[in-house]
Amino acid sequence: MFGALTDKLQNLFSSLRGKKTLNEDNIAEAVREVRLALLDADVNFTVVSAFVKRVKEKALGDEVLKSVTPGQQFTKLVHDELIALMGSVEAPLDLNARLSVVMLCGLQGSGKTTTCAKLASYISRTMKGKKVLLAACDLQRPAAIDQLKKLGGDIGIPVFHEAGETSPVKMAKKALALAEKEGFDVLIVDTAGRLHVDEDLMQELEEMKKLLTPREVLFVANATTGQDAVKTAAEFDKRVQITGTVLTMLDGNARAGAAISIREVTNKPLKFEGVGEKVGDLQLFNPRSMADRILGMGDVINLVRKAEENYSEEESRELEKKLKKASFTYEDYLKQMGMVRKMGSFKSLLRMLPGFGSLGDLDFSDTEFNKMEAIIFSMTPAERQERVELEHGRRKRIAKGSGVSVDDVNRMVKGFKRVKQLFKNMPDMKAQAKKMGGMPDLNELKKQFEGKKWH
Ligand SMILES: Nc1nc2c(ncn2[C@@H]2O[C@H](COP(=O)(O)OP(=O)(O)OP(=O)(O)O)[C@@H](O)[C@H]2O)c(=O)[nH]1
Ligand SMILES: [Mg+2]
Repeated sequence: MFGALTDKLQNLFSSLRGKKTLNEDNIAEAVREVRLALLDADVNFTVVSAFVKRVKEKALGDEVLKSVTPGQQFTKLVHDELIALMGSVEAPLDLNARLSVVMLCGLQGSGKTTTCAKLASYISRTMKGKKVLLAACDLQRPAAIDQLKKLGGDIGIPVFHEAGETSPVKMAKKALALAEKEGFDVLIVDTAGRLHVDEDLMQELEEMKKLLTPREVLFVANATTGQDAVKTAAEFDKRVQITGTVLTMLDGNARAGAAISIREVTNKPLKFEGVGEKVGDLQLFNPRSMADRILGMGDVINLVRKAEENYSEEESRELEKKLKKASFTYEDYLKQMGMVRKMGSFKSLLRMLPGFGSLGDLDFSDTEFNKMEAIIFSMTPAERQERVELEHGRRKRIAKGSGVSVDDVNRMVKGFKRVKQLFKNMPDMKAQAKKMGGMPDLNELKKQFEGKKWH
């Protein structure tokens, strides 16, 4: 996700792990490299300075220097400090009012409207029984209302708007009245964006806030804009006192700058992260999981959580077993891909796996999946279980049987092999990450969800 930063830190850590002892000199050098890597990733300068100062002080403390594995201790220290910087714990939504209003704000195109729908879906998925109403209060762009109506329609959440109403504040007022009258539990309000922070926008938001007395004012930040997002967050906070941030576009070319510095600069928690365009592509922001991803340790926390949200317990255990055993056939592949598709876009899932990088270019669209299915159905049981070599003659027969080209078959076989290899490597990567003081195994992780310590 954060390619360059992750590579730099991983290189640094692996060179440190080779060292038997650490001393003031090589710690100073390592800290310098961490500093440069963070600045390159567009992390706020003040945040970086404070961060490296803390890391240095702690690294020079007894615990690291006298440790038998100083290199690993240093890695763990950076990992721990990153987690602390991003808030340590998850910050769930405060929906404790009888009618809780959640107002979203942010610059143009940052993902507000999409996030409104994602939040509505998240709330109805995870807090069963809560009645959610969406309110279309972006009247800047005529298409904004239709966009929200479409998104709401797809997930079965009603969207309030009144044709002819031209004042966003009045629209909000009407939405609130309706939500109260109809006994809704949550009202999510979409607002207009601007290219830059401007006075009109801020006044409008202030008025809306006064009227709605929201439980949550969420600033929606596009993570690809790095430090700009941080600056804007601070400006919005000054005017409308945000209660937290939602980082979006973390599936694209996101820079780590916003994720790492926004909480520290605004002193408001990171609440959610958007990892794709689909309504299901939103997850609670988990500082530990983000630190794992920054350091290239995969994201088992969200993988397990997604599995738990979408699978039955039995299916989830099955997935866990498969991930651990890493032994699967073409039949498993098909089943796995089918199950995984239920959890949202496959690409965003792949990003959660340690070492996913090499798989980024695989195509898991519906068309590709249907092809894959047809191909695998045309294989003999022996072929599906890899008991025979898939030589050219067989591939030709399979292609004919499934109505695809030999190239399609080759691509599917290649994809299968790569995914299989990835799963096979997982246990090793986990062991390695664990040695670094990082990632727990799946069972330990579950314990953490149950409130037990696993570090
Ligand atoms: N890849 C990806 N795309 C996203 C994400 N969130 C939103 N988008 C896309 O980004 C574009 C802009 O999102 P909107 O939700 O319309 O943004 P907005 O802040 O409401 O924009 P304005 O109303 O114009 O200010 C849309 O094409 C979304 O599908 C995300 O987390 N990842
Ligand atoms: Mg919008």
